Amino acid sequence: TQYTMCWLDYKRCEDENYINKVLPFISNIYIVENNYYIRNAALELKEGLRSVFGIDPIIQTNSYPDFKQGTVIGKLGNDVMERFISKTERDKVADEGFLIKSVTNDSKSIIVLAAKSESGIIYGVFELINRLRLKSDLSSLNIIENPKAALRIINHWDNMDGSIERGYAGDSIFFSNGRIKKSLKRIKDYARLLASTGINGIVINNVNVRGKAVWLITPKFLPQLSEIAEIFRLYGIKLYLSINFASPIYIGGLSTADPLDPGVIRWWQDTVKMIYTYIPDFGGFLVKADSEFNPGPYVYGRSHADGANMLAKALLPYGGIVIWRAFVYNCLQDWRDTKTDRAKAAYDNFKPLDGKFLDNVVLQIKYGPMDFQVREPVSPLFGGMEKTNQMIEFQITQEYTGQQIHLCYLGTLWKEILEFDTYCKGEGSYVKRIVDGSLFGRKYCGFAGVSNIGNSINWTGHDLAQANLWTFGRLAWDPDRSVEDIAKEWILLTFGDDKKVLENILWMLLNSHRIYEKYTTPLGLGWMVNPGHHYGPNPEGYEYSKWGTYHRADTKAIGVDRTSKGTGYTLQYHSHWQEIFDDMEKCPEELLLFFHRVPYTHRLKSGKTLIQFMYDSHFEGADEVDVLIQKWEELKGKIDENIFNRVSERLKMQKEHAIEWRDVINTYFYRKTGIPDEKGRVIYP
Ligand code: BDP
Repeated sequence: TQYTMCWLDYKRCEDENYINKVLPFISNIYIVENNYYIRNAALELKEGLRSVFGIDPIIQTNSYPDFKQGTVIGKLGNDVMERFISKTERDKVADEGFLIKSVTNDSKSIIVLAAKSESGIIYGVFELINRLRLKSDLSSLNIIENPKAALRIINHWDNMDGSIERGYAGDSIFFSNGRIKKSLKRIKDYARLLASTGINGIVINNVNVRGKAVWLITPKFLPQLSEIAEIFRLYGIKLYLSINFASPIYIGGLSTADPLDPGVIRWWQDTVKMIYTYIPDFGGFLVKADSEFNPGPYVYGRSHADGANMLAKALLPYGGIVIWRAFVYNCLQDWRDTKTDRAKAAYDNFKPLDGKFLDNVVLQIKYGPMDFQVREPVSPLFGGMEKTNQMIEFQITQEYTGQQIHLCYLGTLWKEILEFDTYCKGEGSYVKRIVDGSLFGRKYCGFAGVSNIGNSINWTGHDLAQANLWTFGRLAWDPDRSVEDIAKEWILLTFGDDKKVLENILWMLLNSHRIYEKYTTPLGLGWMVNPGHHYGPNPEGYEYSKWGTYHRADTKAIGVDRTSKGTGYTLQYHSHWQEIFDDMEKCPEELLLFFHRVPYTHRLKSGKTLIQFMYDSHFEGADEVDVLIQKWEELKGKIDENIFNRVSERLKMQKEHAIEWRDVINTYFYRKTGIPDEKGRVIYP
């Protein structure tokens, strides 16, 4: 079966009035230079216009005076473009930005779409198509848009056997059976989807680089990778690869991967040089080192700065970068040792290296100190390393948030994280200003999102999980935008402009994370999932394991004391937050059990005891899934039947699994504490 194109499934515009108004502006397309990439952008526009308006504009490149009216596309600085664009306007457009405006010139109706670069043009084309689909008024069109962050990258955890680590939407679109797939069609459609959200980079292989994937950086695979890179290039997206730090041993046959060893240094220089002969604009390497059994510089007694800088030096002459992950911790911890605290690990490993990384190294930091739980505090590395390029890593794939069976829109969570004020440079030192590079004036900063797509017919398993991919791209482009706005736009582009559809789906999206949190692990608890696959409840699944993910519940209290008197984790924050997180009364309640060890009889702000809150939260959350179901059922007949049925199916599963969560967790607490539910609902002794 043919897959859907998500928010790019163009539907015919039926509004005659609007069509008549816009036709003059779009009936021709004029490109001021016949460049391969600009032509592709123009073709993209042409296809869009064909589907939405049923017209077939001709792409012209003849001399401008022959051009009647329509859309003019080109790079800033070109003579034709200069007729329409003032110097002030031109100066406002950044490298990847674009300008779109309408002008009436000699009674011609013209849209001008200009950018500094080919990627700006392709972003602009998608923006224009979307504006037209949303029936924007063209006569007053006047926009200049620039992405706020330099790096907006999708991370694939795709393995070469075709499986996807933590993937819930089918198999890889890039790999199968140890090979790179031959058909590039789906990859091209994926590039289109990503470009339409503003993404500019992609890592196509898993950060855990094992087996055949180690060899991706060799001539065995580079010819095919260069074809993939070309497709992404058409859409403004650079290809990056995850590498294994011990490649000099595995591929090069050296006896060491020590980053200070001259042979190792030379090996990487040669390898990088060769990669660039295949992919001249190769983005660089993503590295997971010394983490979860991946090799790294620690093996040789070297620092992560030694490791990252060695690679960075090799990449520098070609403009490449090293994206180094901060997800480094001891995954063989002893649960009996109550003094070590996994939450502290990233900061402990990296804070001492602030200022030691070269300029083309970026530290990629998970949004929280643990691992993509439904709720975590912001990682203290944001605002903790002023002299280091930083990217924030979000998990679009829903490993811990319902695995695309549960509806869990993540935009609301991400927005809260981005709006967190670290206070590192006084009030207003928001995470979003750190990761867009503006707070410390750094060049390479940005966003990384672990992909939620696979080869399933709707890309994301749950059709509504497409909103997470869309939102990631849009927030990375502009973290100042409201998620409500972003979600609305997604609904309109995906489902059309029916009022009820908009209202109901918007409610579902904006409330879904809160609901999921309520019936799974509220109050910053986390880690009550089944070990390994991480789906479904298991209150002590990780409690006595080595992974360092404890809630330490006993019969009296639960939660970890991470205050300055406990594990000392709060000391990693700016004093403003240290003081708040240290104080049980001031600590934001949704993070209470992350920072504090709290007796079940402790009264929360509402006056409820902690244990009663737990019971209530799980019942409320599971009940609210009914509201999600009801809101969806109300849309029957208004939504494509296949999509409607698929989502209905998943909501049904969500309900069953929410009940399981509710009952398993509540029973656990009842048995642990012996304190009955005031409302008499928790009945299994
Ligand atoms: C964890 C995943 C694991 C990843 C790891 C990572 O469970 O599969 O390899 O993160 O980010 O969330 O490296």
